[in-house]
Amino acid sequence: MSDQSSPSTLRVFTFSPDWGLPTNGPFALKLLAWLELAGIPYEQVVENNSSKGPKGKSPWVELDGKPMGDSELIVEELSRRHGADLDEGLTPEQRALGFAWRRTFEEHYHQVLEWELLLHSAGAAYMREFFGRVAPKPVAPLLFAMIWRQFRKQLHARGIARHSPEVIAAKGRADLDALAAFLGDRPFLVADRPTTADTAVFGLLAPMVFWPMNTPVADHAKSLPAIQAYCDRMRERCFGSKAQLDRP
Ligand SMILES: N[C@@H](CCC(=O)N[C@@H](CS)C(=O)NCC(=O)O)C(=O)O
Repeated sequence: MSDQSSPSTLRVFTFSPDWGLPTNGPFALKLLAWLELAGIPYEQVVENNSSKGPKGKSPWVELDGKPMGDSELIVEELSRRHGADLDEGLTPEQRALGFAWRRTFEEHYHQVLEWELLLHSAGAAYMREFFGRVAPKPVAPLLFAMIWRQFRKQLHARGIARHSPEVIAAKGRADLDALAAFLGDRPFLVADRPTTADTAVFGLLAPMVFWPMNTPVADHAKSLPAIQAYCDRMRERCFGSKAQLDRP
């Protein structure tokens, strides 16, 4: 992470660091990974209340004093402003492939991740403890109960929570098996260097690969050498020794 703070430094609002990662938020991890690879200085501000963001979601940034949400829109804007393009030189086919992987993990796998983190008993136990750590003691249990209810409703609306736990686990494992088969010996998704798609897929994968809770899809991710090696490689490439310092 850059520490060249100045009044004009980009401020990036993310959930707390955890699990040896600079943040436990998947889309925030994607954004931080992108910023590191693009070489854009930033100041990370930990804010665990996503409702403070302009879209009610984490992450968001402050650009020219104005808040901006959505990691995809932020990356597009910063890429334009800084002339930083991780996808330079990619063929249309490589771009299309990266796009399909990114959408798979952001739109489908994300549902599985949130389900395991909020609605699986091991994930929920972590979240209860997490709120106990980051929120004022008297309100922490209430806050956890409120977030839990909100996610249950949201995950039902998105579709995933309408399935049985077995079906949800099978759906998550299917995403991982497809990615592991595709990765094989590839160091990164579509090139011999990390591109935008890698920042997104890593952001969504790494929390489950590095969290210590035993949830079915996270356990499966940890059992796949190609997935584990890919996350280790991306973490090292983006955050280097800093990631090791943050390890719980
Ligand atoms: N499309 C958004 C997704 C962000 C997102 O879903 N953030 C989640 C955490 S990973 C969040 O803030 N959820 C809180 C909520 O929905 O209330 C992006 O790319 O930034």
